[in-house]
Amino acid sequence: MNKTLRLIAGAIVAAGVAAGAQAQEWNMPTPYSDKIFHTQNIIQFADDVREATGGKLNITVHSAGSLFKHGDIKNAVRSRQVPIGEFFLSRLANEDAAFGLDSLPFLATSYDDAARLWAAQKPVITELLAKQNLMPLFSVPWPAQGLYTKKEIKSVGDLAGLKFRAYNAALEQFATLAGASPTQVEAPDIPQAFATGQVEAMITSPSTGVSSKAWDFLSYYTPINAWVPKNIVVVNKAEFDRLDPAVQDAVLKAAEEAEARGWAMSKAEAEEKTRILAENGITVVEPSDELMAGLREIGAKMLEDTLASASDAAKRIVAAYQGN
Ligand code: PCA
Repeated sequence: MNKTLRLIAGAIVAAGVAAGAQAQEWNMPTPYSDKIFHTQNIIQFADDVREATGGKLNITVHSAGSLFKHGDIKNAVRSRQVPIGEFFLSRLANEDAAFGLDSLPFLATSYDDAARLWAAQKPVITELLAKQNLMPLFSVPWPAQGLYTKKEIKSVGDLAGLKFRAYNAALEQFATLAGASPTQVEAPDIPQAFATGQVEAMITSPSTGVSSKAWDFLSYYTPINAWVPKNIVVVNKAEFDRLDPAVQDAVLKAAEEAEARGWAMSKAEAEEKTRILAENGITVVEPSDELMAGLREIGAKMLEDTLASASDAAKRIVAAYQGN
């Protein structure tokens, strides 16, 4: 090798080392399993970032609560144990009611409603999270939440005494007001909780019904479409600020695409997964007027209770969403 070639080769190696030194490895925990469309969406987000940055930012998704438990993910990002993570937005309702509005029964029940609610929530949530040095990247809804039971449910009275699986405080309250006995169970633990008789009914999406093979332990699905709750992906602001500006831009662009793609995936799932429930032997029954009236009454009470103690910011979101 002549001198010029050696110099060029050396420069290439040096550039490689420099690029290697700059390459960031980010671990990204999520509570949900690989099969869930949210997880497939964030894996695609990670792939997009890796490709757009030429490998300068390599995000590894850790699914099903394997790296941090659901309840610890937000604080893990806040304390920089991980730079980025995904969780169920309304789990933060104890910090401010603004975080929990998408899980209030019958406040927002369609994707259009959910989009309007998110538009009203987003600026407030962005500000609240900024105080914790967190920045939202994108938020994607689950399909509307329906009722899974062993027997047909014709009125709220039929829920009395049922051991009910819950995933946040609002659902716990909803179940309690319906006369059921709620227990918190993370999504990946649903089959085990039913198998051991810890729970015997639940409210969740067709997506989670299918991923947990609801037909193994339940017989009826009643699409009450009671709320459209969201996951959120947040990044630690200090970790984000450390990235090259070009890498930051790539993350923001991939996030915007992930939000649009995630909403589309969610909409496509709602029907498809309901069909899979039916194909596997679950009876899908339209809710009776009596059941809906009873559940709506509980929802109205929960909204009233929430607003009575909510922050002004949360109240403003509801007012803006309801158009007054
Ligand atoms: N699935 C998740 C959250 C909402 C949903 O549809 C769960 O059941 O935990």
